[in-house]
Amino acid sequence: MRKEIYSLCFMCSVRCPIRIEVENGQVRWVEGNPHVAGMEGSLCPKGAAGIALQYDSQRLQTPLIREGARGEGKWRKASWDEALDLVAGRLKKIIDEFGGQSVALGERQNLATPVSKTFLRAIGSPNHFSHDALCKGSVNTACRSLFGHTDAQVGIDYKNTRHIVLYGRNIFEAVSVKEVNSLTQALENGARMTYIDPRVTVTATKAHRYWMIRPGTDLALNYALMHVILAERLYDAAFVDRWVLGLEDLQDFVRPYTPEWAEGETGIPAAEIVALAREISKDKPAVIFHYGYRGAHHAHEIYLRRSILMLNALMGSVEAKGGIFFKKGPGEAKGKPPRKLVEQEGLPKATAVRFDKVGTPDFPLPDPAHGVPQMLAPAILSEDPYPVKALIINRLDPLKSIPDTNLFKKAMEKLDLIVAVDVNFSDLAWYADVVLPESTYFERTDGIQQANGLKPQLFLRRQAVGPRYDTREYSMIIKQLAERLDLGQYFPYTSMEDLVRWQLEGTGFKLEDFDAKGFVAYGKDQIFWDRRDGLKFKTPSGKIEFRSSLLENAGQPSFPAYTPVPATGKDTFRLVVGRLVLHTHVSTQNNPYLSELFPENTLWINSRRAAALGIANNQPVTIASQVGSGVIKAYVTDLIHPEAVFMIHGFGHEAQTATRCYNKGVSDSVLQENINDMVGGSPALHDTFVTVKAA
Ligand SMILES: Nc1nc2c(c(=O)[nH]1)N[C@H]1C(S)=C(S)[C@@H](COP(=O)(O)OP(=O)(O)OC[C@H]3O[C@@H](n4cnc5c(=O)[nH]c(N)nc54)[C@H](O)[C@@H]3O)O[C@H]1N2
Ligand SMILES: Nc1nc2c(c(=O)[nH]1)N[C@H]1C(S)=C(S)[C@@H](COP(=O)(O)OP(=O)(O)OC[C@H]3O[C@@H](n4cnc5c(=O)[nH]c(N)nc54)[C@H](O)[C@@H]3O)O[C@H]1N2
Ligand code: SF4
Ligand SMILES: [Mo]
Repeated sequence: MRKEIYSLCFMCSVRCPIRIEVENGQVRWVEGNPHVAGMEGSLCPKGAAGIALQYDSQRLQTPLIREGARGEGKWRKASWDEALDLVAGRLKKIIDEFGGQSVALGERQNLATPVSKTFLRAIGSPNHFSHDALCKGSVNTACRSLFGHTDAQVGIDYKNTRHIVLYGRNIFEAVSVKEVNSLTQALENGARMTYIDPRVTVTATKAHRYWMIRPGTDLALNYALMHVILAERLYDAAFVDRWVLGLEDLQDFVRPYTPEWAEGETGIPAAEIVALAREISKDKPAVIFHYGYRGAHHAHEIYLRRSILMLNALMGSVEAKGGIFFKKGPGEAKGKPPRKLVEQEGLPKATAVRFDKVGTPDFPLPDPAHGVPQMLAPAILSEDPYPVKALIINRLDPLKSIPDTNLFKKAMEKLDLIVAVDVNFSDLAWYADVVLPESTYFERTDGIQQANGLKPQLFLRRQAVGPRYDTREYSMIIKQLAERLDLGQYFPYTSMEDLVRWQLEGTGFKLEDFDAKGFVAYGKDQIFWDRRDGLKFKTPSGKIEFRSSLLENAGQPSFPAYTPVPATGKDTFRLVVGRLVLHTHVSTQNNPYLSELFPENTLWINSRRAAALGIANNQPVTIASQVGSGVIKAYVTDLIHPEAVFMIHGFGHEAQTATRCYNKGVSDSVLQENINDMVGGSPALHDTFVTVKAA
């Protein structure tokens, strides 16, 4: 029997809409959902390798209970009842002794996140944290400081742009399928692309203008761009006069930051900086300065992200076709959003401060809806603000995704309970006490995805095939755990379809409405706010706050003076990391197809610097920082700035049962120090210096 199902990919968290073909209970084919603009059948290589995950015999198959020491790899298979009873019993004991706040739950933000948040509130813990700060915490804070909206509420109109500037936003390798397709279309229609990165990426090769910037100096470049734009009055005066607070302050501030000054700092010729400012202003407002995710992660990151967003405001490209826009929810289309578990009446709200102190005067600015995971190990070790004793982790691997793995391992020694929910044997699972296997995205229905945008829509991930092994859906696992703690009343569903029906109540949509195309829409037309009078900024002034009340009320400057980036020493390099198109962060290295295509990471090192150190291409080298070291093969190339070395993130796995990736390559997290942007909340992943020697 053949059937087709519309669903959502989960080989990475972009959640591309997909169409699945199933024959006799087996997944036969996956492609991009042809009904969704920008997808039209396409998938990225990781999405295409989803079938290999589904039929991988090395994925987690049953609940496991640890028998030996943590990390020793001795496990006992357990039934769900035994595993859940054990977790519930230990949680009860920990909560009785240390209080609900001693339990922390971390996950990559996903469609079951409301279930996690409900669970924590029910047990009285404020300690939910997501990956968000690790990914784009400072982008989030920068957006709130300027617009009063989070970055999640900001979108990019790639398709209609005339010129896009990317600061290490390696969009053709670190992909989202719709974004790639939309930008490709714009480029085919004549749009221009400027790419800035200390490393020549695939995106660099497709750009009209590429600058090999000195790492860490993008802020100097932006101050100089603003200097030219303001001095030559290249900005959108009507938009800026109406919507910007603090233009004069910016004007005074950037006066000393000339293109000639920036040339000395960034290595980009002054004349080229002037040329970009003049060229791009001709296409305003259909231009994009991409605020990015992961390029240029430094301790001052929030100010870089603010400067990028301010360049958009100067170009008037805010809420403009071909620029950046604000995502509209169902309410803007006169519809009702799905019901939210966390908004149930009677659900308690935890009163304790968070483990990371986000939301207190000690750490006021990061988004408390996400927290700051990099503060977990220090908080556990210092027991400040209180002891954290239990850690539940879903769809996240803190051992590979939080800088300084050795520090995290030390903190884990103080925990009484570690539970990992995953589909793979992650490193965290390898060090856990109890491992709970989730059904894959082919095998489960998830909660509704409310997709805000120019046209608000709802998407659904739907079960295509039954579970191959003894696995369950995370939302059911948590409900069953809650029931064992006598908190079942906050989980008003008996199956995933039941949960979806509960969420849809009152929206006017039914589960069956998703059958035809995999999504439902609240309206037909794109919703743009009126740029003359209808922009809805949630800042105190109702304007885009160059002079930011959010920052200044927290004692931080709106316009900090530029701190020059010190040159690296004769024997040191700045460690820079990133992605490639064939892997998702830390989760696909053991995938049968993808591990074959790209089994191991290498260290990009500049040819001249390598020659001086006597390092040849492909030769094993020892790379070491203050906190860790590893041996990795050198990739000697002219395609990287001499001050930087680069590696692909996500390698160096420790779980021995994941045999295809075990011990292959080096993990960047082992090398990176836990340095942070203490204003914005992101880790300064590119502020670690390393030495490199022939091994
Ligand atoms: N294939 C694939 N695609 C993905 C993901 C994935 O895991 N795999 N993950 C998704 C997620 S969660 C994210 S956050 C995005 C990330 O998307 P990106 O941020 O575009 O991806 P990265 O590969 O981290 O890119 C970092 C780039 O910044 C450059 N860089 C380093 N230092 C500097 C600097 O000082 N200045 C400038 N201008 N550039 C610098 C690095 O050389 C690198 O090329 O990708 C998304 N898409
Ligand atoms: N050192 C360093 N740290 C980083 C980064 C970096 O470049 N370097 N990048 C940062 C960025 S941008 C991000 S977004 C984060 C990402 O950090 P993570 O979320 O930790 O990385 P992922 O690889 O997306 O997935 C983590 C885990 O999810 C599991 N998983 C996959 N599918 C499922 C599922 O269906 N159910 C369950 N329960 N689990 C599943 C995978 O097997 C994997 O173990 O890392 C951040 N941290
Ligand atoms: S970008 Fe690729 S892996 Fe990520 S959801 Fe889309 S198809 Fe899947
Ligand atoms: Mo990310």
